[in-house]
Amino acid sequence: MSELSKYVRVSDAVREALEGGRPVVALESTIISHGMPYPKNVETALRVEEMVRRNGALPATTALLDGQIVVGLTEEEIERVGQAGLSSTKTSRRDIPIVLAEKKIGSTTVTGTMLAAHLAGISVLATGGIGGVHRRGETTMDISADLEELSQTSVMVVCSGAKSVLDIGRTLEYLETKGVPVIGFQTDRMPAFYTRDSGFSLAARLDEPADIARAFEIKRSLGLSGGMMVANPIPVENEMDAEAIENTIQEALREVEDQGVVGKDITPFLLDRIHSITGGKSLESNIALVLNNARVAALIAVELSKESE
Ligand code: PSU
Ligand code: MN
Repeated sequence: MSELSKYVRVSDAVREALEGGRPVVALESTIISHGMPYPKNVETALRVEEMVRRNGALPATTALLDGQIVVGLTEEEIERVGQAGLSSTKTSRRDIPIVLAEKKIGSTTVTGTMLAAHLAGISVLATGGIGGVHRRGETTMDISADLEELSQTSVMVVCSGAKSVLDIGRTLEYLETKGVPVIGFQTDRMPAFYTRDSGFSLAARLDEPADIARAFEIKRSLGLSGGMMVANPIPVENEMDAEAIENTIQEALREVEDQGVVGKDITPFLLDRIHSITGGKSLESNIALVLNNARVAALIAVELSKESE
C-alpha cells in the first residue's frame, strides 16, 4: 500500500490482509443508509460481510466518519451509519472533501466506494446495482457519477446490472464509449436488478471467477485505465415479475415528477417508493441479490489474489 493521506483510515485487519496479498472485497454504504430501512439495513450489511468471509475474502465496508474515509468499518461503525440513515450524506466523488471538512457521516456510493477502495489498494467491490443514465437522461443530463468513476478508477464492480428505473440501453452505450468492460457472469444478457434480463445483450460473458480475475489482471498489466463491471443476475428463485416491476417504476417516476425530486435525491426516492409499493417484496429480492454479489465478488477476489502472486 502506498503512503496514505491522513484523511484515510484503513482498519488493521484490512491493512494486514492487503499487505499479505490476501483477498479483500470493498462494500458500499449508501445501500445501508439510503437503500434500506433501519434496522434491516444493518442486519443486511452484516450478513453481506459474513457472505464475503464465508467465501474466502475479508469484507471492507467503507464510509466517511469523523473527518476520515474509513475502509473496513467495525460492527459499531456500521450500526452508526445504519442508524444515521437518510441524515447521513450520500457521498459521491464531488462530496468527499466537503463531508470530510465538516466531519459529517458520509455513506459512500459506488463511486465513493471505488475511490476509497482504490486509495486502500482494494481491487474488488460488491454492491446491488450501479447508478446509470436516467430515463430522459438525454435531456435532463442526469447521469450517475458511477459511470465516470468506472471509466477512470481501476476497481472491479460486481453488481446485478442497473435498475430499470434507469435507461439501461443508454447506460450500456455510455460505458462502451468510456471503454469500460461489462462482463456477464454466466450470462449473455444485461441484468436489470430485480430481473435477470433487461432485454439488452452483453458483448462479453465469462463463466469462471478465475477468468474474470485474469481479464482484470491483464487490463491492469497493460495499464488500461478504469474499472470493470461484472454483471451478476439475481438468483432465479428471487427474480420478480418484470411487468409488475415496470408498472411500479412508472408509478414511482410519476411521483418524482409530481413532487419535484431532483439531483442525488432521485435514486433513494425511487428505491424507497419501489419498496413501499411492492410491500417489501422488492426489499427481499434486493437483499438476495446483494448477498449473491458479495459471494461472487469474494470468489473473484480469491482468484485475483492468486493471479498477482
Ligand atoms: N441503485 C440501487 N441501489 C442503490 C444505489 C443505486 O439499486 O443503493 C445507490 C448506489 O450507492 C449508487 C448510487 O452508487 O445509488 C447512485 O446514485 P446516483 O444515481 O445519484 O448517482
Ligand atoms: Mn443523478
